[in-house]
Amino acid sequence: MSEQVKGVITKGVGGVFTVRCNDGSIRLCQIRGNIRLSKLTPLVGDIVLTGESGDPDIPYVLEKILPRRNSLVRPPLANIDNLFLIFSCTDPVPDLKLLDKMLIICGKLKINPVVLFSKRDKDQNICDKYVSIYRDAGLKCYPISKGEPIPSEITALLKEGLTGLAGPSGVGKSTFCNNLLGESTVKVGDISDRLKRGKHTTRHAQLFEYEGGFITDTPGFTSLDLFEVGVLYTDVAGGYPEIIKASSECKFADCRHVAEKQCHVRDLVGDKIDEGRYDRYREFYEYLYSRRPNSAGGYK
Ligand SMILES: Nc1nc2c(ncn2[C@@H]2O[C@H](COP(=O)(O)OP(=O)(O)O)[C@@H](O)[C@H]2O)c(=O)[nH]1
Ligand SMILES: [Mg+2]
Ligand SMILES: [Zn+2]
Repeated sequence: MSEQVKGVITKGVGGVFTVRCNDGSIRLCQIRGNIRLSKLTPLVGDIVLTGESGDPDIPYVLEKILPRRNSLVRPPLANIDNLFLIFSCTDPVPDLKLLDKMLIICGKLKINPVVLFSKRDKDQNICDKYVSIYRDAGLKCYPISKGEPIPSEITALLKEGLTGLAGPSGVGKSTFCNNLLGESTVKVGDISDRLKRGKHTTRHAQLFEYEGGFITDTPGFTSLDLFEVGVLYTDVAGGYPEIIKASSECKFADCRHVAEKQCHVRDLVGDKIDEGRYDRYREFYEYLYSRRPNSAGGYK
């Protein structure tokens, strides 16, 4: 047997996985039986060991998937450091419930979230309004526009680790990737392919190298159920830094900020805390509390 080589999955289409190996080579891999049996689906971002398959068409196999630091179903990625949550300020209007759900998931999985409101060129006022809501909440948030340089605060984050893009279709995720990567070898092929076919919809996550880090373009998604992805009511505040900050001054240490008296969070709603953000917090909290595990007992 040949030596196993370690690498990262950059792409997976139809059971064939592209792995960029630590020795600089690119290996096309098929899945090995034992991975299939373990019911683990390899994801873009997975660190894997590869070996030779003996099959000239797909010459390598995934021998092993190394333990993941984290993973997401939507978008399908593993070992994520930063997640750029891209929502257009208009066309389509941003689904702030979906955005806040993604922020809760980032909090739970210890992923660094960055909110990007795209298409500022189409409506500067509305774009700046959304940006200020999320900045005031204590989150990293920037406006972006096609054709405009990407702010250096954003590119700086990309230079280390793995950054995923998440958001609905049509908000400009692929456009952002192209802006960033420019005319790199991989991208040129993708662009001409896209011109040939007209409208290009991203169907698979794909990872690109960027100045020492990795960025992944991903397919869009529009629905996500917090309960189904394993989020608990105790995780909800993790998406709301402004609520966590204000909660230190609530009368009760176990305040849920839902109906309690002398709740500092509720006192600030409509003033320092955005009403829409608070309403979504409360809706998610109540939804997940009603589905809490039996063992959870009282409020946390
Ligand atoms: N006006 C404007 N259009 C944009 C911007 N970003 C993307 N678009 C357009 O929105 C459409 C969808 O973009 P795309 O990158 O494919 O979105 P994705 O589905 O999120 O990958 C394309 O027609 C883009 O040209 C932007 O900042 N401003
Ligand atoms: Mg796309
Ligand atoms: Zn409270």
